[in-house]
Amino acid sequence: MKFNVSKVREDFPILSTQVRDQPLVYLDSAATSQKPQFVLDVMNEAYQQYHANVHRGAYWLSQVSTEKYEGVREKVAKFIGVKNTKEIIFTRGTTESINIVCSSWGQENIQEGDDIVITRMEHHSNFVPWQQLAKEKKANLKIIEINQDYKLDLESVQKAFSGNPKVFAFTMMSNVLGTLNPVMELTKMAKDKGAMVLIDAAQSVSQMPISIDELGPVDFIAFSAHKMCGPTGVGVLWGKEALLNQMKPYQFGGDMISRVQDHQTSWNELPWKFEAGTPNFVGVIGMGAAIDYLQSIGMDQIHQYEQKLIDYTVNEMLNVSGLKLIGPKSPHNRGTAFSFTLEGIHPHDLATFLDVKGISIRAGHHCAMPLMDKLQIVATTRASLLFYNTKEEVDLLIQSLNEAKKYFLGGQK
Ligand code: C6P
Repeated sequence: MKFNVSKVREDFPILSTQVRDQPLVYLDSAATSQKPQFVLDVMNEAYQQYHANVHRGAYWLSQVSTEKYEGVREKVAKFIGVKNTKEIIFTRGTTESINIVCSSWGQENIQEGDDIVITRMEHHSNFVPWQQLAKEKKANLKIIEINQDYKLDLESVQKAFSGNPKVFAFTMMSNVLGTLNPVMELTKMAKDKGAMVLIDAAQSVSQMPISIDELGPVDFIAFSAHKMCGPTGVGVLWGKEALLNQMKPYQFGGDMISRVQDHQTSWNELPWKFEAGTPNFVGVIGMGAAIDYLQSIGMDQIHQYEQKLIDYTVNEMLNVSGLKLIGPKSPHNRGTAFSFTLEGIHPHDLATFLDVKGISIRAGHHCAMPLMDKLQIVATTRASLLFYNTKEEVDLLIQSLNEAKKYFLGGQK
């Protein structure tokens, strides 16, 4: 079926609402995506029709709930091209997924003098955990720098891998710059040096089909449901079974155990070894519904439509005088996050001005302070789109930016 954005928009109740007496123009999907009615209905059904704790009851309700919960593992596995459902760990989101690896794998495998390689464009969630591990273990945190096109600098990449890299943790798509990194090449370079490779797919998972095979020999992938039309508070850590088996549990409690005695406990098998306590099972079921929804449209269709939006937005933005795009100017190999500054106007003032027009947009450091420091800017304004956004909404943004210039700068521009 051909992609029809008007039809898609009808699936999202919030997109036809008003804010501040204006039709909502939601341009903050990099922070969190909106949810289709289908996902809301499935979650409602889970609460209304078969709500019971999973893995704990012999009764019918608990069995249905458990089946639905475990069924999502299959959906996630297919969604990212994995066969082994033991490798799919349900977490609270990208942040927790990365912390599990950093803590369980990192504590065992990182030693004094090892190199931990990350990039300048990492979100704090893939920066701070490694920084803290490096401090604790007296390891070296190596940061791959970016070049003038806001892409990873090749010389810096080579330098970072010239020593003794034990870990390479990097984002597939920058939430600030929109840059898409060449995952396959980078993974290969890191693997040639024997490093463990973790990919932060928080931003890319909703934008393109992801197949583990095509990413190269990666070891871990982390993502959140709420950025892919699913609920908040749930996400995924995919990891290779052999590595997950070697790792110690991240948290202790119910469900992650096999046998508990007074002074000794043995662990449950994968994936439950890493799922301590009552899981967010309704959230997981909602994530499954989000995957069904995205697949009903088709990830290829989503990607193609978004590419057209990207082409259009880059072009339009580059025509606004005084606007500096903080990200690749080429529409190729970039995603739908567009950070920018508008000369003479503070990003927070601009975001407030746009809000009055019904445009929801994020301003600030976007949880990437080391990147902001390097770029020597305190904040940017960021428009981030998803497949439910339209060219008309981009036009409205551009028109409002021109109005903001008149409002804040008067005759100066
Ligand atoms: N970025 C943004 O506005 P959580 O919060 O765990 O779902 O995801 C964290 C995270 C990790 N990596 C990247 C690349 C991200 O973009 C994010 C979340 C949002 O940019 C909220 S700060």
